Amino acid sequence: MDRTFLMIKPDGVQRGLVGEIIARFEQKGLKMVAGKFETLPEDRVMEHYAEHTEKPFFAGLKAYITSGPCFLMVWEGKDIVSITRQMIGATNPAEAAPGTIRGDYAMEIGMNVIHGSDSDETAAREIGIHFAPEEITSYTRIDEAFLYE
Ligand code: DAT
Ligand code: MG
Repeated sequence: MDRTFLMIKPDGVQRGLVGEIIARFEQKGLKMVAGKFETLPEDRVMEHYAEHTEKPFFAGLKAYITSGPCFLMVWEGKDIVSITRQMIGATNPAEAAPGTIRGDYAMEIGMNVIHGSDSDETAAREIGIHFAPEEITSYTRIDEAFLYE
């Protein structure tokens, strides 16, 4: 089954949105297979955001993302990367459509509540950065017979 890495950022944790956000993915039919609270150490932030470390906003991004605990997750489902990116919405919450997580719960690009991998390759890379294989569970959800044809 396809996998992705999702992470509720410190603003989402502080604002009490963890449950609301997890509920959206659960109700869609996606399956959480790993989850943990963690304040990210600097080396993992550098690895996770390797493509952005030279950008002008990176110092602010690093300060924000390490400002408190994040809730890190691995989720499974058919075509999950595309589905979760659509559910998360545009990077800038001011441009994110209503009904998306960023559209409904955030105001500015520097505090946009949640991260989601943007491709299958990125998902595999990000899961490997943040989770050991033994932290990821495997189980069948009882409703799968009514989610997949
Ligand atoms: P996304 O999180 O939608 O994949 P991204 O990978 O382009 O977006 O950027 C990673 C994060 O960096 C993004 O969630 C918020 C921050 N960011 C991106 N562009 C920014 C900008 N122009 N100013 C401030 N923060 C920015
Ligand atoms: Mg990205």
